[in-house]
Order: sequence, then structure tokens, then C-alpha cells
Amino acid sequence: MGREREREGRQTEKEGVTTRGSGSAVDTRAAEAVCVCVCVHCGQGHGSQRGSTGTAPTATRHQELHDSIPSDDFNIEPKRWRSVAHALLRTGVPGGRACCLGGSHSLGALSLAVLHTTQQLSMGLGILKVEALDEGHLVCVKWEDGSESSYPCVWLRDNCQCPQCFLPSAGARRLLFEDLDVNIVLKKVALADPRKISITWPDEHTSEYEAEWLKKRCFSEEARAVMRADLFLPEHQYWGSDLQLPKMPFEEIMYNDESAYKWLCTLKKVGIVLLTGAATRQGELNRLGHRIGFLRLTFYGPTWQVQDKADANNVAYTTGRLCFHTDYPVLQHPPGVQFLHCIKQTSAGGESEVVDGFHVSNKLKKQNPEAFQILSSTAVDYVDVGVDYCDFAVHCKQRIIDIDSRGQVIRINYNNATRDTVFDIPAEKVRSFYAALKEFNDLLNSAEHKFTYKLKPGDIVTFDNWRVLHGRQSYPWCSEVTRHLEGAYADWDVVMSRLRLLRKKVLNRD
Ligand code: OGA
Ligand code: NM2
Ligand code: ZN
Ligand code: ZN
Repeated sequence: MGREREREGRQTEKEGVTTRGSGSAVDTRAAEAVCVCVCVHCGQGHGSQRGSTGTAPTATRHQELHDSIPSDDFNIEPKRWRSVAHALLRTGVPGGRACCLGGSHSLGALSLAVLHTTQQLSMGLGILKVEALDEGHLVCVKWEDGSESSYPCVWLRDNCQCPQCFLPSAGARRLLFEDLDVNIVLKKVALADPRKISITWPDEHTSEYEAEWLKKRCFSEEARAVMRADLFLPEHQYWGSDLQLPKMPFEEIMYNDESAYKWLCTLKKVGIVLLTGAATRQGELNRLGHRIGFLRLTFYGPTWQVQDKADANNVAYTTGRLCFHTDYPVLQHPPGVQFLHCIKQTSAGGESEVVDGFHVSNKLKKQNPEAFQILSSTAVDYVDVGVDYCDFAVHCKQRIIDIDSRGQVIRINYNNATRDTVFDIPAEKVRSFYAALKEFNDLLNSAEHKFTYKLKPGDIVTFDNWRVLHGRQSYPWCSEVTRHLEGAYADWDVVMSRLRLLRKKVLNRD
């Protein structure tokens, strides 16, 4: 929020490499205006950077944008899109224009974000009245549209935006918690103008709050749900063997912000996206890492080579079958996102398998609540000891199905290969644990749930390693390397950060 000098990976087109940007580096791409293109046929709009010639996006690119999003998931009523489009045009988004092209009515997660942008743009809601309630503990704002919002005074004082209490260059609070009176009541509240309220506190400190700022932070269930969805994109689209594997050209996401934004939205929502057409050499994942920010270093190195190795330090580095697993549950914070770049593929075997772990966990909960309960409460020991990037002796306890306080599945931590021989539970609980895991494992492997495909050289599969379990079929051993994938990890924090920054750029939001 509000960082003035963003540090971003800068793509230098000429060299085709990424250099780390310093605060003063000039990104010519970023300086280019963002235009909002509205399809008059489908009524859909999408942000788009102007090409170097300053022209509108071509019909082909618009069509590609339509085509490359899974068609049945992100549907939004065309009528609603039309009003979004109109609102965007009305509010004078720079470069706003219409372009003529047909297409299906699905623009993916962009749609939600655009809707939100529109909401923000049209948020010019004035305040009719402001009053103190609850003996000065609460401020009630009456909006022009008749709605009301209440703000607790302790929160208002805590979030005073004056330069003494807030450091805008860091977008962070200067006020120390020690200096906050958690029982504070206001002395006076007034409407400074229709777009600003002003509060005087008992010590004569004054605070001002903009209408738009307040509206966004409304405490109503609905407003909080909107903010939550906007920040974390929690919506999942479940799939089984019917998965329509989302595909996008690798180079396009590397150079086009709109495409990169779409890639990350789909990765978050569907859990898997195949990037195609990458060069068949090592190093492409490093480029991808720079595109999002940085990769996650682990004991297997910044990137790692999946191929048959003598004295393999991991079962992945053999020609054997890998049953469904998530990578690295032995780490306390397993990597959120995984990239596998196919450099060489064997002709026989080596097919990939994926399954939606959240979907299957929910099925298990319905089918056998007790098995779900066991897997979501039993701490399983994991171990990984060896040498690679450096020597390591990693131990960790994880629940195979990780749930949050509301019982929602948030992460699968399951790799049968690194599940420890040490099992720190009472002997009498062991059999029921195995029975529960058997049931889960069977569900993962059911024809209804798993999706099989085979990577081609130049493919990069990107997937949510907290949600999607993956596996591979075995392939014949050969004295020379017949199959080679380069792999890498990223953290969801880094990926979501890039997604938000791309969204801001593409949709020209503040
Ligand atoms: C891995 C892995 C898949 C493959 O290296 O962890 O799952 O297709 N590899 O080799
Ligand atoms: N590799 C592929 O949990 C794991 O051991 C996953 C990690 C070796 C980096 C495999
Ligand atoms: Zn202040
Ligand atoms: Zn793996």
C-alpha cells in the first residue's frame, strides 16, 4: 500500500533478460499508458498496455485474451459487463475506447477486478451526516445513498492518517500501541466537507478521514467480504478428470502485463496453468522468477534438475513412478507454487498426473467424516536428510489435510516418500490413521478425480503446491538422460504480491 518507490523486476526487451530495478531505474513499459479496451460485441472490458506504436491492442490479442481463459469458470453476465464498460468510459479512464470483436463472455478474474475498479471509481459517495453514538465510542456515517457505516473510536484513533500518526512513504502506522488509549472516546466529530470527517480527541489531537477511505473500510459483513475477496482472491474453481488445462504462451506472460495478470489469476483460481513454447534450455525458470519477483531457495538449490541420477538424494531423481504428492511437506512452510519446465521428454512413460486436493478433501469429508477428522488433526512426521545445495537434516510435523479455524482446507501436506518412519502417535491410533490415509489416497487416484497429461519439451507447468497434488508415471531406465525437467518454487506471498501489482497496472487502479 502506498509505497512510492516500487522495486520491480525490469524486463529489458532487447536483451531478453531481467535486471533488478533500483529505485531510480526507469521502466519504459510501466510509463506507457494503460488503456481500457471494451468489446462492443460482448460488452467486456480489459486493461491493456499500448504497444510501442501506441496503437490499441489488436483483434488477435483481444481474441487471445478471450480464448486463453477457461471458458466455463469465470462467467459474468454480459449485461453487467456492459455497465462496467460504460462506467469505465464515463469516468474517463485514460485511453478508454471501444474495439470491435466478437468473443465468448468470459474474461476471468479480470472481470471481478474491473468491477471493483468501477466500484472504486464510482465510490464518489458523499456523506450526509456524521454523529457520535455509544457514549462517544462509535462514529456513525450516513451516506448519500441512504446506507450507514459505524466505526469504533479506538479504531479511528489507531488509524489517524496525520503525519504524526502515519508514515505515508512506508504506508505504515507510526503510532505506538503504547500510546493508544484503547478506551478512547471522541470529544467532537464534524463533517469537514461532504467528503471528509474530522474528529477532535480529548487531548486536542485532530484526525481527518476521507469518505472514500472510510467507505472501503466499512465494517459491514458485505464490505469486509468485498475487501477480503479483492485482497486474497479466495475463490477456487474445483476440477476433476474433466479439467480443461489452462494454457498460455510463455513469452506472452513474460512481456505482456495483462497476460501475466491473467496467468496468476488463473493459477490462484484453478490451481494450475501450462505455459507453452519456452526455450528447451535451463534458465527459463530463473527468468520466470524475475518476472514475479524471486524464487524460493531450498536445500535442492535455487532451481533443481529432475532427472535420473546415480545415488539419488530424492525419489524424484529416479525413473520410478511418483504417486500423488505435494512437494516439500518436510518444510514448516512448504513452497506455495511450483514450476516444472520440460527440457527433454522420454518417448515411453513419464506422463504427468494432477489432482485437485481441495476438491478431493471436501469429498472425503462428505464420504467419511472420521477419516477427514483423522487426517486433519494427526501430526505426521516428515524427514529429509542429505546433501544437495548444502547438507541438510530437516524434520517437521504436518497434518496431511491442513484446515483453518473454520474447518476450511487450506493446504495439503502429503509426500509418501518423505513421511518419516518415526511416527509420534500412540500405537492404538496407528491403524485408523492408515485406514484414513488409504481412503484419501484412493480418492486422489480415482478416475473421476485425476487428470493425466504429458509434458512436451518447452512446456512449463505452474501449479499451486498447497492444493494440487502431482505425480508421474515411471519410464524406462537408460544410461543416458532421456527425460529432464528443471524445477523451481515460489512463495504465494511473492506470487500474490506480483498479481496485485499487475492488477493495479493493468486496470490503472489506485
Ligand atoms: C518432483 C516431481 C514430476 C515429474 O520432482 O517432485 O514431482 O514429472 N516431478 O518428474
Ligand atoms: N525435489 C523435487 O518433498 C519432496 O521431497 C519433493 C523435491 C527434489 C526438489 C521433491
Ligand atoms: Zn494523528
Ligand atoms: Zn513433486
